[in-house]
Amino acid sequence: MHPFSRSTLESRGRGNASAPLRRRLAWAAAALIACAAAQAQAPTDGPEDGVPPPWELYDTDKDGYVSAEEAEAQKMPASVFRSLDMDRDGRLNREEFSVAPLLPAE
Ligand SMILES: [Ca+2]
Ligand SMILES: [Ca+2]
Repeated sequence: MHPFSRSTLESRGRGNASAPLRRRLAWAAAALIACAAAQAQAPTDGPEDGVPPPWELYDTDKDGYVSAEEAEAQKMPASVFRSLDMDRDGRLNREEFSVAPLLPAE
């Protein structure tokens, strides 16, 4: 009855089909950009190849400080301990300990 109505619908359908595809490409591009940004940030935005040494493991007598003996018991090299002991009182408070080198991640 209406010979053109069908082809009109089909062409409209095909025309609309490209819109979701374009949207998908936009998402893919956005994802690529986000991924590249994350990779670019990775080296400076905190290394992920280690974990901070747990304070509780070092301050075994819970006096609020990590002594040289406590550090040594956890295999912290004396040179590292000395470099962390900013105020040279022979023990590490939490602030000094917070900059301790990361332990290798499991
Ligand atoms: Ca202690
Ligand atoms: Ca200290």
